[in-house]
Amino acid sequence: MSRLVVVSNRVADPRKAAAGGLAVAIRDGLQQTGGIWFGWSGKTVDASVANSHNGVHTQTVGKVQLVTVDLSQQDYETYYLGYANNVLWPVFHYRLDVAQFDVRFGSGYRRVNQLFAQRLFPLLEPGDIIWVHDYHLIPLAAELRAMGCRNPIGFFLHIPVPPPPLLAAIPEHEWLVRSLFAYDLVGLQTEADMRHLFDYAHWEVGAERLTDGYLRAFNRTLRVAAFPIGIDVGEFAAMADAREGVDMFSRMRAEYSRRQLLLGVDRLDYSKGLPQRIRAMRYLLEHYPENRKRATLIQIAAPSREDLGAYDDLRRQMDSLCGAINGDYGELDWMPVRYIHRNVARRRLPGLYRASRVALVTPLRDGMNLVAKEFLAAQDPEDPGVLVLSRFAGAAEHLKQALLVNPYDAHGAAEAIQRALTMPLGERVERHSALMATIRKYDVHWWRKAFIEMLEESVRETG
Ligand code: ADQ
Repeated sequence: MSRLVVVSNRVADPRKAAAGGLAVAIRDGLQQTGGIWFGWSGKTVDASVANSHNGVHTQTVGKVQLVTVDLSQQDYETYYLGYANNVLWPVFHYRLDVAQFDVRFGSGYRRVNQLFAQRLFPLLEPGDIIWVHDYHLIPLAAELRAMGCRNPIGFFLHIPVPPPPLLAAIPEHEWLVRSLFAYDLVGLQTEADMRHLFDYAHWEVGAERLTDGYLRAFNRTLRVAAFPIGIDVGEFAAMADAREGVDMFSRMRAEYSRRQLLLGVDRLDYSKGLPQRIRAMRYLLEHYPENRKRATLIQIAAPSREDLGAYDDLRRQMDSLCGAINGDYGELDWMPVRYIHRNVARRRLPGLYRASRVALVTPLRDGMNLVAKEFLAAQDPEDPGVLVLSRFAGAAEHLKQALLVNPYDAHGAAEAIQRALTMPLGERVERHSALMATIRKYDVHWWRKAFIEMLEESVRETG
């Protein structure tokens, strides 16, 4: 079996309890074959130190080496804050209005991808399979190929691919897409993402569409396929049954015994539709007054990318919207929204999910959205809660039995929330069991195996 080399912006320590399902799935893959997980250490150091040749840190955990590099402050600002989070993240989430273009960002992005390639290349062995993750590292394979790397290299994009005119707004769009052709396989979250990439490649770079999923351009054949990422369903159900899960569940149920709990769990990010969610709650209270003194939304928003202005604006907006709804509708013994700007320990989440009657997963745009799947996995199958899901989350492509909503439409979203709050047990059970079958089938282990198998196969076929 080939050794696996995973490359991502950050390397999660898979021994830590806080590590999410993705980190665990990657660790499992690496443990089976042995290998390397390579990425940024999360630290910034003086440019002279960052550029010195021995700037890698290596830690061995079982059969896996965790290898990280430090970045200079300038690289952090241009590659990470600049290009990754001020260009690619907003544009790929259809938000040209918050994107900031600056040539220094593009050059920093290229420089760090080169640095990653330079540091990784000497560690590679001929039989290794390389799996690169996410938008921070699109040109990594092209940089490795330029150094003579002939190993199979696959890429998985965790965020959406926008429609061609949006993608074309990025000044370096052609270079970015050409870089993708250095991979043997590109994995995307959804069929819609695939269509966007195919249309772009056809119209902008004249790529020829061969048989299903194959594109030919720049003298290379690239395979593209959708691999909707999942969760470890068993792990979530087990966490809901473990002591901390049960404690959390009992506490919340006791506190909300005569009330209905709605829950949102997100990073505080403008793609997640948080202000729109509060507006939908407002609409609900206005038009369905029976929910006053009865329904409470707990919104947990983990701090994220606080060095960026757009995130600061969102924070202020949420403070003001939540303050206003509570001020206008709150009572001495009831508040419509409990807004918590903090991370919740991962092992406490399942109890919270289980105690909630409705989950509001209403991003304006999301690659997949794992919270939707975690909520389902943590439910009591005999008395499950209802998932209200944005049609613009990648997860909506296969979670058809959720109540799908348009998050921009406060009226429609409020109607769906009302339907969720009043849904009879039989319908809840039926929808939940259909959704569970889907998330069980397409879990995170399926995702990893399907991707690696197709990568191995694509290399054999195209030689
Ligand atoms: P994210 O945008 O981070 O991921 P998501 O898929 O929802 O979004 O994953 C978030 C993870 O963090 C979940 O496991 C969730 O439990 C946890 N989390 C979120 N908020 C939290 C909080 N306040 N406290 C504790 N834990 C919290 C990106 C893409 C997604 C894609 C994933 C995986 O944007 O579309 O689904 O990668 O590919």
